[in-house]
Amino acid sequence: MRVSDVIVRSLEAHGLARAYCVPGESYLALLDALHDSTVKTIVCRHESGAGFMAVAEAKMTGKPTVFMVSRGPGATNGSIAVHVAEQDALPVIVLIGQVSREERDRGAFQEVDYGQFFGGMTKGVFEVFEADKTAETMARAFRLAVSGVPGPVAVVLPEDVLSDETARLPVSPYPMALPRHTTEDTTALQSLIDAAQRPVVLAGAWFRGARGAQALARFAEAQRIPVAVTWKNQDVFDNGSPLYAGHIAFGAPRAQREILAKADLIVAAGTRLGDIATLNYTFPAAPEPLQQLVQIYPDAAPIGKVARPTLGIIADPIPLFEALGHQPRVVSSARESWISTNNNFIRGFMAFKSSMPTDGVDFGEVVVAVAELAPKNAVITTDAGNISTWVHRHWPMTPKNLLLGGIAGAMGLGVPAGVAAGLVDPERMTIVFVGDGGILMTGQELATAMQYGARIKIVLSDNGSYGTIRTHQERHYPHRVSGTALVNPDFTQWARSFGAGAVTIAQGDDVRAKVSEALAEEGTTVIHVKASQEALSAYATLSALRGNEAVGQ
Ligand SMILES: Cc1ncc(C[n+]2csc(CCOP(=O)(O)OP(=O)(O)O)c2C)c(N)n1
Repeated sequence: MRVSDVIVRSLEAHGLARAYCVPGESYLALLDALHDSTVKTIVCRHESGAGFMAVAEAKMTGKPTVFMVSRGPGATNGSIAVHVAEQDALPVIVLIGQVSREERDRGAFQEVDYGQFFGGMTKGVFEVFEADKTAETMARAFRLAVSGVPGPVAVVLPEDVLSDETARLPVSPYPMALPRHTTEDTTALQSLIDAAQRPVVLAGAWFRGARGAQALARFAEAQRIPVAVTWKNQDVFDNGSPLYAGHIAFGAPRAQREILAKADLIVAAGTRLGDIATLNYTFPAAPEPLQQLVQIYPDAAPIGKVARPTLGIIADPIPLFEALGHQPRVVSSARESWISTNNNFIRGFMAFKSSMPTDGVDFGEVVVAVAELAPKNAVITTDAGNISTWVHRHWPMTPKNLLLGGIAGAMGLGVPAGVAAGLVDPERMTIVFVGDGGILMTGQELATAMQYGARIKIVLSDNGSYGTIRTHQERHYPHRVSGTALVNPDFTQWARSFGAGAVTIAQGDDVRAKVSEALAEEGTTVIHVKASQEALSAYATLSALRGNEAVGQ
């Protein structure tokens, strides 16, 4: 077998349905091996798009995914997705073409030392120098990507090695070993919860998926404990539940921070407790929390990495929550009123009130209409930018939804993530929220959606601005617009030129009717919203920022 065949058989053995790529002459033998494979090759228009699709599929399925890039420019173009996979703890494997072994280290055409380039943002960079090591290397790459804190792995493939022959056949996937909690862990956690008056669960991405979400819900119900969800993991808990304590996001309002600060116990489960999840290391405070902290994660590395826990549990939190979800507690009235204090605030906060702009459509109005009219199991993808502030604030998600946003805040994720979602689960409606900045970074993957028949809805905020940066700019340098204004193409025509449908929403239009029309269309549709700059985000209007008023806090 050729090395390239061993690689493709390894992908098949690991159950891979598709591999995203931009082709390169550096890995022609691999493309040839894919020709007869059950792994479908999805050809993209930019390596960042291919990488973001792999990121989104990994988030959807919880399984390793693959994207393939050519050497040098291909790899550097795709690096944004490797960074995103690292920040989001997603098992994404990038297969990279490389110059031939003979040319290595001579500074050859498009040569990059990937160990150095990707060293700081992957869990490992492997290079296949010997044909006989291919199968073992692939198995190791898959295992490493999913073990401990999941993350990206690079496998570098010198051009000439791909055609070498080997008799060593692909290795079957290694079984996943996850640490389980002990009885001592359960007892210690239960007694801390029982002793607490104002406990709160901080639930992370680990709970994504039916079993995780159910374990979290049952645990919260049985223990009578409110649940806050970490940044971009709003879909792991029912936002309509009386136990919901909110999404910990950028721009979390002061009132929410003040309420949460009163907690006397934080049960941080399935989260690495990064800066956004901890309101910039204040909840819990680092390195010494102001309240008791339990941190539960199936890998030792994140436990106590920044803040000192009272109790650290190296275990899969799902079986632990299942165990404690079978033991209903009767709690004090103080605990019940703590639950309502959190929930009352969040309910008020999630209600939408338009800022009634006169310079375009309030994008929040569109988000609210989409949230009301979309199927209850819609997949939602968010690009970076102010657009997502309305989605997080006003879309009451449940675990029936699936939210594909990126912790890393990389612009360009939204459309490719939507394309991947449309391919992975064509029965569900996928809705992409993206700004006019983000859409011209990777929006050309609309061509990929059309090529492979992924049907998605793209809700575009065309506000003529890199709005998020404008928000910061107006706060610090009011009235001095510099480097943030955009002159845009006609996005309605742009969408149609791909063969997609387009619905334009301009000021004065019936937003609900237009959204309903767009969602009812069979195929891929761009909802082109001529959005207001005055209604700059779900937290701030332009005039409030310029007037230096307290903004949305
Ligand atoms: C790849 C990348 N480049 C730059 C940034 C910095 N950045 C964050 S949000 C943003 C503006 C986004 O503008 P737009 O897509 O129009 O959305 P809006 O904020 O207007 O809703 C920029 C430039 C980033 N996060 N990612």
